[in-house]
Amino acid sequence: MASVASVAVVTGASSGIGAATARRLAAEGFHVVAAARRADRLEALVKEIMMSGGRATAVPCDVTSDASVAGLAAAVAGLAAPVTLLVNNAGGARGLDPVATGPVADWQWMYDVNVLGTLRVTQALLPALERSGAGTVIVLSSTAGLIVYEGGGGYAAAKHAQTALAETLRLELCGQPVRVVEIDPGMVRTEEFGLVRFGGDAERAAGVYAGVAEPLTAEDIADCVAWCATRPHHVNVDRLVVRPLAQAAQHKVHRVTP
Ligand code: 8X3
Repeated sequence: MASVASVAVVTGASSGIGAATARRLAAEGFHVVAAARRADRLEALVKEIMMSGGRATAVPCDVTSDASVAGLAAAVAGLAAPVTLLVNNAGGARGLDPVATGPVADWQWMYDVNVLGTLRVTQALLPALERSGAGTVIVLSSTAGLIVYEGGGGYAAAKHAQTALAETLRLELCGQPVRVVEIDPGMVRTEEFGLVRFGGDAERAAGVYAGVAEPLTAEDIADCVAWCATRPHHVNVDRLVVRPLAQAAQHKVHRVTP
């Protein structure tokens, strides 16, 4: 259980892993700052958390905007409790096109939201995390940040960059009271990841998980975040790679055909 006077900021908190993480961290005792673009979803989430006895604040934020992220930092600074945890979760994939034909705009969007979004929010909150004396930055990357696959070039490039950011930051913060944790999930079934990747094509999105008995859930990843964040502060989980039992490697997925 976190100290009662500790703030955790979760980006991309309006759905999927972000929303599950916000719920879980609130249950662990954090005052959660739920950040994402969709204010209506954030408000509903915060209401739900507070109805369960938790503490949460909604801060509409677009991680691709400097001004928006500055607003997030100002909102966090206005809270009475110190911020000790940042979960950089906002991100996503667009398309499954080969390098030869993948739209540059898709690559650009993926770099901006996954990499530069993490950079912006981390830069904005790092001074406060350092001041807390016991900060943690968690970067939600992906197994695509460790290995590439056909059609995944733009996403893998962005996730590799996000991983590089986390690894570099850990080196640079050595000696400071901020640990840097990278979590790399494999196949996670969430409401929106596939839909965003395939431009709203629900059938194609569902096909990713076809025949897979139990893909990971958003709650599984929230559990990993909570575990990393609640270790004693001298314990730095550098990298946590997590896949469903049915996925032994990126290309090795056990599927049952009906
Ligand atoms: C999602 C994992 O395999 O779809 O981050 O790239 S994968």
